[in-house]
Amino acid sequence: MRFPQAIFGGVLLIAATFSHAALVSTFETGLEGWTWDAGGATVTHSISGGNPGGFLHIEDSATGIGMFVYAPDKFLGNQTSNDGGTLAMDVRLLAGPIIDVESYGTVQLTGSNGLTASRDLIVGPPSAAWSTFAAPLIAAEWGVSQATWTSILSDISRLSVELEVGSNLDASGLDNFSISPIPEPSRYLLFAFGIGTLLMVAKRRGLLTRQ
Ligand SMILES: [Ca+2]
Repeated sequence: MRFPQAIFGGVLLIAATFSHAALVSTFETGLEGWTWDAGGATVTHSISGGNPGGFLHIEDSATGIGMFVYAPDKFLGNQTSNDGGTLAMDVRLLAGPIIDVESYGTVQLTGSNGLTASRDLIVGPPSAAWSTFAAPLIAAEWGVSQATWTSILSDISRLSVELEVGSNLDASGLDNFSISPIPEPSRYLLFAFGIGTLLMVAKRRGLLTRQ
């Protein structure tokens, strides 16, 4: 195998390995399509202070309740390829009296069929420091049957995150929201094979040998 062909093959293998990458919102340059209930909260993009970089800043008025943010299209639709994977997010409480934390951090998935599954990712008092919260994307963790779960994942029409801690003014930050597929050993083997091919060819070409 000639050198350019081997390199091309190796790159293709690596690309194939990670063609099904995690979906993520890092809020580096904007809100990345996230929306919210305008009647209950104000959402703005902060360019710094995130975990790291930019983050989504949500705040409500003194009387506001209903701090929900809604994920953009890339987290919706058919997510069955991420069944068994992980949903994760970084959250930080920025201000507010901690009155009602019961539903703080609850993520709800709504299918186009109207069925819902929800999971409270943040159990206990919210933290003033950035913290990562995650949950496996499996039916039992979201309180629904496998049939319902599969049905919802086949066409998610809405994904909401609740960030309300009280009926007074409160504010929170959201960063690094992600949905990742289940790690497959085969993917890592393929990746190792791709890297191995590159190293072998490079070695043959003397690129790794000190002259
Ligand atoms: Ca960020």
